[in-house]
Amino acid sequence: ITTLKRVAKDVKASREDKVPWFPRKIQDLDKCHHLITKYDPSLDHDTCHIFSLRYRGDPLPHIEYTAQETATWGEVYRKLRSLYPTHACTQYLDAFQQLEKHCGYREDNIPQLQDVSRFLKERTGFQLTPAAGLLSARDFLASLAFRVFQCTQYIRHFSSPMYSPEPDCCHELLGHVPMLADKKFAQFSQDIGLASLGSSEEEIEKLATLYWFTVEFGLCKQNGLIKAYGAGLLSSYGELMYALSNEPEYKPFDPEVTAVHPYQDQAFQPVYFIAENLEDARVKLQNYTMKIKKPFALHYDPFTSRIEVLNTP
Ligand code: NLE
Ligand code: FE2
Repeated sequence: ITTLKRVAKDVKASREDKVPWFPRKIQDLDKCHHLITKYDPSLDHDTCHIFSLRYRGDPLPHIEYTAQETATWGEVYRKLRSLYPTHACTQYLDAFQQLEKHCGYREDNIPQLQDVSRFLKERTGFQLTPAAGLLSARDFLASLAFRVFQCTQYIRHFSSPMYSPEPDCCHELLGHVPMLADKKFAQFSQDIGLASLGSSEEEIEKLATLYWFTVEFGLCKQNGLIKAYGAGLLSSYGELMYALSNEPEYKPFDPEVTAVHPYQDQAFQPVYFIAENLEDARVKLQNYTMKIKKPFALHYDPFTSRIEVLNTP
């Protein structure tokens, strides 16, 4: 039945228009929760629906973590925190300090999404929403267009605190959240999201790759040194050390090159892209996204959280 439905949907989509559906208002993100099922090869890159009882606007679920989960968090937190002063970019360090002051970032406490979301909303307008796992690139990127960040809430297994191939709350809270509190970085993230709306599968793949090598694994220059701003690095003690060890290969961030570079999602990256600075990365990304062909222009209205579609043929 599922296969039939999918075929019917594809036929309908190709008949109607070449432009894939995309959310136009923030409430439409309720339809952007397709999970990637990674481990069944026959279902690779396929998606399935999750029917979760959650409605946008409801308070974010409060999680009672077990003592063991909190201990895992504590170990990750303590070790990473010792690396940040030398390895993280200044934007990260500034925000991290604020999070420790206002949001319960401590070794013995896993911060709650609700508190963190409120904090981000005040700083950059970003808000968090819970996700059940790894989402399809199209859905994940679409939410960024509305400054909504989809977060997992479960925590990695205690046997491998220093690296996880999958996102978990250590990754979201220690990797993504501090960077999302930076205005320029927030704009960069939203720009990738906006570029993804109504884009072809091929273009989504490129944007997801750009996202991967920047938001997840990006490095940048700062006062003559190389620092990390990518969340996948800032949440992994093992990879953060490795990324700045001179062992991997480094390339300058150039969207045309970066967007088509193969990447690795089960182990450390063999190559990292270095941006001149975050502003330069934003400008370069913007030049890249302007070249994506679409039969319309999009504008985000922050007052209504709606996408306005201009010059529709
Ligand atoms: N490797 C990262 C970590 O250990 O936190 C997670 C990356 C998720 C894309
Ligand atoms: Fe991530």
